[in-house]
Amino acid sequence: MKNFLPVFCFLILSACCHAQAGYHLWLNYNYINNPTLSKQYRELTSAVYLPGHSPTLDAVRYELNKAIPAMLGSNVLYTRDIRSAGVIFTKNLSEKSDQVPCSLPFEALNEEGYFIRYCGASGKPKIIIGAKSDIGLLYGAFGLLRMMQLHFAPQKMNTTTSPAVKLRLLNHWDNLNRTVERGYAGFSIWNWHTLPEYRDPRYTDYARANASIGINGTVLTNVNANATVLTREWLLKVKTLADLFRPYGIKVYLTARFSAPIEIGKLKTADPLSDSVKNWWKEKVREIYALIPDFGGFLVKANSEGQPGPQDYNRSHADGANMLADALAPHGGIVMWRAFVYRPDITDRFRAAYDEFKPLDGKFRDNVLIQVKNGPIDFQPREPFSPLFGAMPQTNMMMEFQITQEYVGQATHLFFVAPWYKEVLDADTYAKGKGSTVSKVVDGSLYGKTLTGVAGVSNIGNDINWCGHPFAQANWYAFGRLAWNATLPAGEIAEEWIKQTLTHESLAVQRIKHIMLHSTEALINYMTPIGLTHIMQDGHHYGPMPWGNSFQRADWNPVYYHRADTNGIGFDRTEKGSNALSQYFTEVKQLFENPATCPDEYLLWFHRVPWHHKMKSGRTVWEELCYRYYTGVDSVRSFIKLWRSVEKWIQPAIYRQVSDLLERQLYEALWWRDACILYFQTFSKMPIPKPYEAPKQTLEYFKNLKINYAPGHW
Ligand code: GCW
Repeated sequence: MKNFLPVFCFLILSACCHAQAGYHLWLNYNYINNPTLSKQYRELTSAVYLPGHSPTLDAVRYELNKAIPAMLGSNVLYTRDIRSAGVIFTKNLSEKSDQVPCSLPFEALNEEGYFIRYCGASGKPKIIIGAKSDIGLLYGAFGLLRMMQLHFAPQKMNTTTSPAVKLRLLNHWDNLNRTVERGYAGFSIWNWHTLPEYRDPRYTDYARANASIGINGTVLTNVNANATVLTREWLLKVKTLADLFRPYGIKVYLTARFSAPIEIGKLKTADPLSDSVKNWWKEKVREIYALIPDFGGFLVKANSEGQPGPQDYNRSHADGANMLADALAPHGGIVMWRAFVYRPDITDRFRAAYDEFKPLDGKFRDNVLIQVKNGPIDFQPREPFSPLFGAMPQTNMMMEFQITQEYVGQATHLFFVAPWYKEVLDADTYAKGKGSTVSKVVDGSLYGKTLTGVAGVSNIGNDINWCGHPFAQANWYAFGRLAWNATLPAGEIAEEWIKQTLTHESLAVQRIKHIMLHSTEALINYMTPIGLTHIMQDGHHYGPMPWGNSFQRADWNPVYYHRADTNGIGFDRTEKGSNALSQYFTEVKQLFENPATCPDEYLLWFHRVPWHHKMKSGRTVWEELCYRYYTGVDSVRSFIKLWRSVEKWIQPAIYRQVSDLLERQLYEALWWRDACILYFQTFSKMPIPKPYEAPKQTLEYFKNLKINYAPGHW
């Protein structure tokens, strides 16, 4: 009977997981089918010491009570006696104490960091989890559970880690009617209508998942903002969410619509220099903090894509941001002011954010961060890093990544974001000489900043599996892990996610990891290789439309970005062109401005070249385009084969879903390839090189393939 219990639990659990494929994310806590290891784990967890009670320490208990029985088939027992404990959570145990004769690196931690130490020096072996705060202990608990899910031997459990960045936030683009801008996983998980009374348990699961990867804040509402959320009725709903998230170290933020004083405050103006406007915001902020004492602050999209802002009153972005910052400062709140701006009168959209914000360096309050999108244009499959990173030494700068896959396959393509993010984080700005990476700007170390942050536009919705595509969960996971520690290798993150979510079988892990790590370049190849950009269909951004030229505003048209004609292709951003390259530091500028040194991956971002221009690969531009588009499609074919080969190790519902979606991805990759190749061929006038297969349809056919109702576009 004793031996039967774990197996019984395992069966029950796997039955329940089938019904809810994917709901538990990477917190599956699957039964550990390794008798030696689970025996060791059982011994350790049969006496857990936790220092008292607090909402956060109770969250630790909740998690252990959920995880340990599921993984080990045994209950967690708690003890008040440190000597007899197998797992010790501590904020102050002295290493000199005879209770724990092991070195405990408290001094290496920041407020949120933790260490995990195996201490086998004498007597009963122990795992010590140390931190300076309860939240640190919660992160430590999730760290321990991750190691257990990854089947670490207790003796190998040794880590000391602190987050490099202070604000690690999700940005939800969720509207108050529950539609989600660029959301591909159903409707918003915020059920505003039933709040504040109904506390959907899913809110707590959301907090658990975020805390498990170190995310410590969430902006609940769309940057295309609705002032209604700032009314009292709605703030009460926000308060409920804030109360539920607090034990998990997650602060709540809201988007502030700049014209809110007019829309809900009945003022005649929203001019940031008007006293009545300043007072209105001060009062509003006071009202918010009375309800939510640890409210994080505001995220603002101003004077961008039709959103109101200070420029409506001939004031600057700094005037607008500082006015809000002054209202928030007495309460400890911050403003995240987005740099995503591109006025209609600009000649090169690439230049827009830098040209507007760089002159404002040093003009922002200390509690303002400028939130810069990943990519000078707009979250494209591959963009060079924004030249704003490194260019504003006197300003707090934060990174905005997109987790939701607006331009990278939405919910149908398997696309792993970790290599995508890392390429940018590792890029060298040369702001203070070699080694001045984007990552060092973001974590503040380059210019000695302490208010630092990374935001990820969320891919979460009310789908059972949260993210739509089963592999999109890995992107939420990767965002959190990299926000905590940007030096983690993409492969390690992939492996962690696979083992916790899908399987431990080593051949399967290896193959799935291969798919994930190659998915990024594959998609870039079949969508926008060698520096092509923004050639998606308009509006929903789904499917190819390189011929698009219907908007009056030039920079909303794909033809603006690729500039293809019979003479060549690409956007000249050198001195002879828009000179956007002058925004980079000299070394970067020099690298990109010379076609001979510019990496092939970025060629058409910066150069307009004839069709017969020789790439570094030795191929002409036309040959290279064909090569990349065809290679991209072949990669998807290889992913399908690899995925089929792991079927027996994957939960059937998830296997099926991924399998079907990969078929769809192949169909769409072919669509991208053939539409783009046939279109660009009208200019290159060259044949598709052998041995590539000829497209099965005509260009006209693809031009008529218009998607009418794509998700995420309201
Ligand atoms: O990428 C574009 C999206 C818009 C979005 C905007 C932004 C929230 O197409 O949907 O609006 O960027 O980031 O503000």
